[in-house]
Amino acid sequence: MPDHGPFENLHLAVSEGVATVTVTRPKALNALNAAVFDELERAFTGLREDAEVRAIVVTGSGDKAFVAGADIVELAELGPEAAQATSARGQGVFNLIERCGKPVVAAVNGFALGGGLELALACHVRVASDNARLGLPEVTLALIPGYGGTQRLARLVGVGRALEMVLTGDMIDAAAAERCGLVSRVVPQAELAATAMKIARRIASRGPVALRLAMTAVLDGVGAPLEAGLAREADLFGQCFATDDMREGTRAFLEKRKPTYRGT
Ligand code: CO8
Repeated sequence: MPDHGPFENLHLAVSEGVATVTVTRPKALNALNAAVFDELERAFTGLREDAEVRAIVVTGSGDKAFVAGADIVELAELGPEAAQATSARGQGVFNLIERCGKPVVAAVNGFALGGGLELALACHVRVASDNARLGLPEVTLALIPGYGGTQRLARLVGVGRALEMVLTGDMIDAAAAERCGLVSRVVPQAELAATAMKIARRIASRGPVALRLAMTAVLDGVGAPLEAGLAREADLFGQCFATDDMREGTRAFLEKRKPTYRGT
């Protein structure tokens, strides 16, 4: 049985093929400490193995914060070696999320700062509420982003915009985040959960193997030379044709009916 909790710092619910993972440390605006990372690892390992789960929504508890960063209480005590290990640990968990094989939608419901923005960056789709504020404020603490922010933000919004955010440490509002492509949609806060769920359900109706292969193609290709990325795409395109779902999808179209995908 996949591990779906219970957890102390997360809430995990699965409904109609979509799992919702909510970071719940409201007293610290959902800041990420070592215990949250352990639970995220457990949760996403379980979700990766659960064939019933076809898409995942990640959000934060309350209406103020998605995740306000790494837990500064824990960070303040680290020496250089422990800090490097902590960075590598967080990167590993966020890599697991990015590579879990299921599409992950971040519902950014307030502050997404530092490690919180880095969590959102490890997701595949980001939607934000109109009160969201996003930033990498690490330099204000004389730190640099350490959970993938320097890499994923630059790839997503371009080096210039990313450097402005990393070097000023300033937050941007939801509208600015949408303009630069950091989030793909902004909605009133009251509509955020439903919007994220609607996107997740729409994605979940597609062929699961194709979703996994499509994410692999994009993620493998993004840092690779074009030719290598295209070769990877062709490989993965070929793999689709070994699936029952691909036969079902094309047959259903020709028979003018809805496809039923089994993930095989
Ligand atoms: N860590 C720990 N506690 C936090 C954090 C945090 N990141 N953010 C907020 N809290 C706590 C506050 O201390 C406060 O606790 P208490 O009530 O006990 O005093 C409670 O949450 C509520 O916060 P505020 O009273 O500050 O709420 P405001 O509305 O006044 O302000 C802000 C909201 C602007 C979000 C403010 O809380 C803030 O600036 N938070 C810190 C944001 C930040 O700097 N985040 C980046 C942290 S560094 C990071 O993420 C590094 C990632 C890479 C690490 C690599 C591994 C080594």
